[in-house]
Amino acid sequence: MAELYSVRMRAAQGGPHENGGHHISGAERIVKLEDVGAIAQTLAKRALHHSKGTADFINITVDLISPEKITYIDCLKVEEHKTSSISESHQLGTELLQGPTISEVAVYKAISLLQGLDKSMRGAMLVDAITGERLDTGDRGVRVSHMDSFDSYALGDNEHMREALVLASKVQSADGIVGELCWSDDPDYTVGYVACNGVYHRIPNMKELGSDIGGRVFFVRSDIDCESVVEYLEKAPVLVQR
Ligand code: WAQ
Ligand code: MG
Ligand code: MG
Ligand code: MG
Repeated sequence: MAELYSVRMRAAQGGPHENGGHHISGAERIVKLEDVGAIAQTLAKRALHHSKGTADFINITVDLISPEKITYIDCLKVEEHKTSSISESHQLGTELLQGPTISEVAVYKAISLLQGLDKSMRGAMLVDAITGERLDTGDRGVRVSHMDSFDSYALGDNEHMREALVLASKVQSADGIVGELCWSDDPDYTVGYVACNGVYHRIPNMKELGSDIGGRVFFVRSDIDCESVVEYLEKAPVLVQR
């Protein structure tokens, strides 16, 4: 099999993220050597033409992935839902997530954590699935990385959805993660989702149109060692298959 490279872009405004710059965009792919240049260019363009503003810092990282380290996982099943208000959407998300492994209280707390953000994080919060207690520290969050899908186009032509489906599939494949709640930080994109039990539930009206605050919460089983979950989410190369 041809050698594969992880190509990752992160962009900010007001300097690099680590110097307090405001996160604009992040995206990544896993591609063959001959596609690295074109993908790097596409990712740079995207950072320079984003609805959240123009980036003044763009970092593109490329590294080789050993084929034997790649984990192949199945894509989550997609279910579409209809709602007519934000409160109805949050109520539906809560009903879909809550059950024996995720408590209703934990979902309420997760929604308040996202609604309480005064700026978007780069990564996701980790929340105890039963108590709703926040487990990650600092304000960066856990950044899921090193994932892609080889038959990306089978996942549809909506880029937000395609990327979210790949990310959510990797997240749910982590041992110890039992659910996810997400809405975008892109001001023009109000569709969000909850993922649990192998299903990606697309829900409209998850936030106010025009808001540039979004985020993700990963619900974690209480008995799990967070460090190994984070290691898998950040570093393990994963390809999602349909
Ligand atoms: N790892 C962890 N968290 C992330 C990552 C990542 N790689 N990328 C983004 N986030 C967090 C971060 O807090 C962002 O502010 C927030 O999620 C939203 O990111 O089916 O586009 O990339 O149409 O703006 C849902 C698609 C789209 C629904 C979600 O998120 C659909 C989206 P965005
Ligand atoms: Mg994104
Ligand atoms: Mg899991
Ligand atoms: Mg975004």
